[in-house]
Amino acid sequence: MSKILVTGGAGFIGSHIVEELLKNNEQVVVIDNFSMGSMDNLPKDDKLTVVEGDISSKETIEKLFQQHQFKKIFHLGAIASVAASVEDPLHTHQTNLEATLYLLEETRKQGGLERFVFASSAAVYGDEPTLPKKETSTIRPLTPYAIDKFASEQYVLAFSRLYDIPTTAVRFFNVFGNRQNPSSPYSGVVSILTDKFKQLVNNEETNFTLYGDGEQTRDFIYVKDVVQANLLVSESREAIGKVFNVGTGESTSLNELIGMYEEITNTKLPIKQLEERSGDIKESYSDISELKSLGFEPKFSMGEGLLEYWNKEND
Ligand code: UD2
Repeated sequence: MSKILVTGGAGFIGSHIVEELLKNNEQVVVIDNFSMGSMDNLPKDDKLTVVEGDISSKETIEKLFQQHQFKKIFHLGAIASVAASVEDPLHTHQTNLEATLYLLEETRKQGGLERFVFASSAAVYGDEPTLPKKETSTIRPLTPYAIDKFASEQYVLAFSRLYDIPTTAVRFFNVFGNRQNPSSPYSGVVSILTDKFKQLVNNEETNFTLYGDGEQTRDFIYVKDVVQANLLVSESREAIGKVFNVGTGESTSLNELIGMYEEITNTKLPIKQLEERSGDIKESYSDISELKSLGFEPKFSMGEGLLEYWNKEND
């Protein structure tokens, strides 16, 4: 029986994809080294096999393909922290680029794959100021993380051209939702805010460090819409050999975001304002007309996503 592989499947976005695949009655194999992911992110399910292993090991990937036959692969396993990639570019490269090649090579040997979906990032656009970001916009990858994401997506697309393997790359904008780890100052800002608001409603003293004036904007997309986008591209023939932005096409400022959260929680968040963070971009949002042409429509507005996230966190 043919299975679906999700690398990094115990992580934030991966585990949401796994959940949806299981609901659709698929047989799913997860490989994760649990550096960021957790068993707690995954449901107990007979249709799910979890392999603890490192995708940066060629032998591990070879063994995985000896043991299973895959019809689809969602490749999300990566060192997800840009800051970590700056600290240790070589180690990041082994996980964020070499592992992609190991997977592609095994896919080529195996044959018969229906789709390989690679999770890239809006980080590939860097600080190039043109807005909104289109897939054809100038690329300016500024960190080892962004360089490896861009190189990986190019390999993925080349495997479609050169070897006729049906691949697609997706560039995620600012994804938020439950299971995103808030523990580092470089964690996604929505997860950090959620943590702060939890402390507030528990009457704990807290404050939020705001870098800059709060007028910076991002294209925040709720994780369920990201899952929807991944499944859609994996099923669409027109998506083969292409790259797609995954965002909402809307921009929200940090001040607006904080305002929405204050309304949801009926609290007031104390702010400690610092200088703008070095390397920060002021504005970012996506053009998603390519994704929409496949039939995508985000189901959650920022406010709706935030409310569901908050309710799930407080279940
Ligand atoms: C994301 C990446 C970043 C880099 C960038 C490229 C994440 C978490 N960050 O940064 O590494 O790839 O995209 O475009 O994936 N902020 C605060 N206080 C906090 C945390 C954040 O004010 O405690 C600000 C931050 O300075 C920024 C905004 O919130 O202006 C959004 O921060 P973010 O790290 O969630 O996302 P981004 O797009 O800046």
